[in-house]
Parts: sequence; C-alpha cells; structure tokens
Amino acid sequence: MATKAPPKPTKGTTAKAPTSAAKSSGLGADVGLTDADLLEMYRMMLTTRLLDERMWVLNRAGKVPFVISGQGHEGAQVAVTRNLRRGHDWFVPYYRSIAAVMTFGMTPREIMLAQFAKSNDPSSGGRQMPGHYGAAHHNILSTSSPVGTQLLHAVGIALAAKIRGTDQVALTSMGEGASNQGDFHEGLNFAAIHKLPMILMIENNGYAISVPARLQISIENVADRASAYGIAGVVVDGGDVLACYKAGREAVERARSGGGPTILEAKVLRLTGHSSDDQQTKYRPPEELAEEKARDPLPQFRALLMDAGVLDEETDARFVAEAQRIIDDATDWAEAQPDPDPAKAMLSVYATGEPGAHSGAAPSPEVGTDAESAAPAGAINAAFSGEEPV
Ligand SMILES: Cc1ncc(C[n+]2csc(CCOP(=O)(O)OP(=O)(O)O)c2C)c(N)n1
Ligand SMILES: [Mg+2]
Repeated sequence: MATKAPPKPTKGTTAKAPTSAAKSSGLGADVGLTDADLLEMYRMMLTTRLLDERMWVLNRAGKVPFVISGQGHEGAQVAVTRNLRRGHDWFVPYYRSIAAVMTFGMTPREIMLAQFAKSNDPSSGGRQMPGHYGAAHHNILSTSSPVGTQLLHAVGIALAAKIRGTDQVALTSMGEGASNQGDFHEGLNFAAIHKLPMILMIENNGYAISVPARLQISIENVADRASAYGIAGVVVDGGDVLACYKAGREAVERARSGGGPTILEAKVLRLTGHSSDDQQTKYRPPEELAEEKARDPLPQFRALLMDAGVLDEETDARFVAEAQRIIDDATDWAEAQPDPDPAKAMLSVYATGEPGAHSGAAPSPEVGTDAESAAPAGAINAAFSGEEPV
C-alpha cells in the first residue's frame, strides 16, 4: 500500500518527548529515535512493569480484587503508541493496554485509582472492572469488556475524524482471540471501504485464556486477513521494540495521509496467567513458560541499550529507584482516596440528563478529574524529569 508523507501537525503533541541534540549511539537512528527517546521508552516499559507487579502484590494481599496484566506486551505497546499525538489522536484500549495508556498520558496514580476503584478514578469512578482503563482528558476511550467491540468504537472515532477533517488517528488494540469475533469483520470492512484513519493492533500472545492460537485461527498471522479487506497488514516481533516503533510510525503515517487502516500484528508474550483468577501452569508446559521468560522484552531491551552504550548500570539502578518511588506514591495516595458513594452507583451508567453525568467534556464531581485529589496528566513524565509527581 502506498504511503504518502503525513500532513503537518496542526494540534496536539506526539507522545514522544522533544528530541534533544544530544549525542547519539545511532541505535535508533534509522527509525528516527535518539538515545534520549530510547531511554524514555525503556523507562516507560520499566515503570509499567513495576506498576503491574505491584498490582499482583496488592491482589495477593487482598487489597485489589482483580488484576489483568500486560507483562510481555510492554515493548510493543510503548513503541506503537508513542507514534500517536497526545491530546489529539485517540486510543481505544483493551484490558492489557497498561503500557499503552501510560504512554498516551495516564499516570501511575490514575492507574492505581482504577485498581482501588476509588471515587475519583478517571476510568469510571470505580464502576468498571479493574484494568479497564479510560480517560476522557487523555483521549482514551473507556475499555469495552466484550472483546472485539473496541474496534467498532475506533472505527466510529475515525469516521468522525474523517468527516470533520481533524487529522486525527484512532488506534485500538485487541488480542488474537478477539480477532475471531464478528466485530472484526464488520469494523475492518467498513474502515477499509471508507479509508478511515485507523490502526488495529493485534497483540498476539498465543492464548485466549487457556485456548492456544492453533485452536483459534487456522492461519499463522491474523494480519494475513488484511488482504481480504484491501488494507495493509504488518506482522512484527513484539519483542523487537525498534521494529514495533517503525511499524507503528508507518501505520500512523498511512492513516494520516489518507492511506486507510492497518492491521498491525505484534507477536508478544503472555508472561502471567490470563488474570489473577487464572493459573496458567494448569495448561501451559513448564518448558514453554521458561522459554517465554527468556524472551521477556524488558531485559532484552535493557541489554540492547547497554550493548549500544545508551544505558549503564548506574543509570538503570536510578531508573528502578525512581520508578519504585513513583509507584509507592501512587499506591499509598490512591489507597487513601475516598471510595465511591453507594448512593451514586448508577451515575454515569445510564443517561440521566444530568449535566456532566456521562460526558467526557464535563466530568461529574465523582467520575472525572476535577476533584482536588485527581491525578493530572503527565505526572509520570514530570517525575521522569525530576519533579515531584503530582
Ligand atoms: C464477547 C466476549 N466473549 C468472551 C469474553 C471472555 N473473555 C475475556 S478475555 C478472553 C480471551 C481473549 O483472548 P485474546 O483476544 O487473545 O486476548 P488476550 O487476553 O490473550 O490478550 C475471553 C474469551 C469476553 N470478554 N467477551
Ligand atoms: Mg491472546
């Protein structure tokens, strides 16, 4: 599929930080990434992993009821999402999208508010299933629990963007299992006909709960279905962060320049059970689990950066300590926030006509970000730059 140069940005900022003129190892040069970019991506992967691990500790301690993990998906998520313009484009997540929503602006405090189901949780004011992130103020749509439906939502957003001429792109994500839902066909067929500015990222981790990929699909790659819609289909190693970034960049350029949708399939790893209610040792052999652990994208990316001289042990130790501090803060702070008022349980669930009750533009006092205790966007990035997290 032909790819034209994207139009000049008119609004919003790219999810990546401004690149500096600092020295470069050349590692990411062919995909336009500086050493500072690479370190920021690594920090995001690291922080997300440690945050994810903290959730499991809180679950085992009986403090949060349910965890659904993104461990093994982080490299692909950070790399692809980084190509979007924050505050301008849209992201429609699925329950493993923790690294993607963080890259697109959510903060560890906001993630923890969702885990603890607090009243000022931006995802839903404590009404959603944990792990079902959303944040109207970051252009992140609320996660839809019936798998596959998020594609339809992204298609709708992309259609609106095209009609309005806003130059926005909608990215959505799902697993390979979800790609067998009827929504997949309906969404892609419509998006392809209208050449909508949309990307469907398939995070293929080889399992749909306990069902292996060979019992879900009869072809090697979900992205091979792209030719049936006349759209671009790309398969990428989800452990290769630079390759994922490049594939994401090309898909965003294609979408923004009128080239239509892309299926971007990243082969990722599921390093945990499906959720905290699942025990994967019951259906996955120990050799398979050991083999996946050895391909964990986080230490692989760390080793790549070290070999290239981008990262050293001292800097890495500092990153870990800073991430732990941010996560400790997010955990303690979120746990201390007020619980939702049971009398308001139905607020934002059904349309009531109450101003702001179900509108991202004007969040209700309970569900939203206008409360004093809400976590503003960019706290993790502020923390990255040495400022106190807010
Ligand atoms: C329509 C629908 N059917 C079944 C479920 C139950 N369910 C939740 S997650 C899941 C597995 C999805 O697997 P996959 O799409 O590969 O994503 P992964 O969890 O592996 O990332 C299923 C069947 C659901 N949420 N929605
Ligand atoms: Mg899967």
